[in-house]
Amino acid sequence: MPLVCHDGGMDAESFASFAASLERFVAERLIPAEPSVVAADRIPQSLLAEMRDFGLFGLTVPEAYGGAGMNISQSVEAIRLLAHAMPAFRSAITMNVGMVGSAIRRAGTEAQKAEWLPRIARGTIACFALTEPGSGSDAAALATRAVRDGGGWRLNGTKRYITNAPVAGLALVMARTHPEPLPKNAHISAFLVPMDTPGVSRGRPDRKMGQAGAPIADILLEDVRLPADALLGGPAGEGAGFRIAMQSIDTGRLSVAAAAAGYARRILATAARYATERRAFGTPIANFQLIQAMLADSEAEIYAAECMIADACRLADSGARVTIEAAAAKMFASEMCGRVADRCVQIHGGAGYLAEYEAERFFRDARLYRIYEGTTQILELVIARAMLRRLGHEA
Ligand code: COS
Repeated sequence: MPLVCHDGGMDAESFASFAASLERFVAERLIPAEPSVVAADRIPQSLLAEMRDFGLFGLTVPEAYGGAGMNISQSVEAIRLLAHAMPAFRSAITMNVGMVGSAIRRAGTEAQKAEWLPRIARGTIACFALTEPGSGSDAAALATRAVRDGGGWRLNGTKRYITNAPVAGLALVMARTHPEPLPKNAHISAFLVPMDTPGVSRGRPDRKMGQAGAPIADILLEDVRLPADALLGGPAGEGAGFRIAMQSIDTGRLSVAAAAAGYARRILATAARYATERRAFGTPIANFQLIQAMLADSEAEIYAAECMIADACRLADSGARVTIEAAAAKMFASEMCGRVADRCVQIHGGAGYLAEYEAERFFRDARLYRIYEGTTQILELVIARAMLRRLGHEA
């Protein structure tokens, strides 16, 4: 089963023109819509339709299946530009472009690609159902079971904190296909589950600290009957689900890193603008060196994150495994975005604590980047274990 894809991507000129129009779309259509998305805690259907018409859901879907055919560097750069707007917009497309789309492209059978890639490119929202009430960081401890049922499969279990669950049309569900508990990651398989399959239901959307308009909920699977061809990768996919999930998460971590880096640029621009407008002691506060230090540190750190992301993407496009680089980029960019958001509040002073300024929303939104798709602590573990393994030490 091919688990690595070497993609050339779009030609450079087409990508440059796409990126320029995306920047305009973000500035003219998405950022102005933010207050209404916050108020309703959802992206209006009309705006989702505009995003779909813009081609955002199919960035990485090959052209033959109706997408833009971007490689990883290009799609992650598009995510970074999109992420100048509030996180909800990236959230809506991210599973199609990243984790679920890449799992289907890498591991799907030809029939699965032909069925699902055109649909996700057209805007059928996907979600990635790995985490459960009893397994998050320890992803391989999942308890959802898939048992053979006639010629197909029957699934039972609960998935938790699933981004897009309330609005998704497709879930990639990781389930245990063998009763043996050990080795715990060997018997996990990935299933393509249409969300309208009988037995699939969604929990009530969770209320959250930030990231308004990016819905999260449980997915409940009760005697969900699936045909044999719902197993990602066909018969060869049985037991390959953990590796597929981990490879997808590598892609997902690059996307979160880009989201954090893109949002940090927006946050820094807002802080810098405020510093030039707000006066104290008879002069704009931008003239104070302690304010300048916060701006300069933020600029340097954002640039560092952008370089890490670009380098990791270049490596990924060469076909290399980027588990370490993606973990490092995600860890650095998400922590950095938190620091930049904190400085933005600080530069705003008392105004930074008020809901009428964007600074407090940025602060709440940025907090999630350090948690999802691998907490900072799990990423440290991933990086350290790889380092120690090189020394022959299994931690
Ligand atoms: N790419 C390819 N293969 C990978 C891989 C990756 N990124 N990560 C792990 N694997 C493979 C390993 O090579 C190993 O294969 P072998 O048994 O053939 O050697 C197998 O998968 C098991 O890997 P490992 O021993 O590292 O698994 P662990 O159970 O110890 O778990 C962590 C590893 C903790 C790193 C993993 O569970 C994890 O990333 N957890 C966080 C999950 C997460 O990010 N959740 C967020 C929600 S999903 S959006």
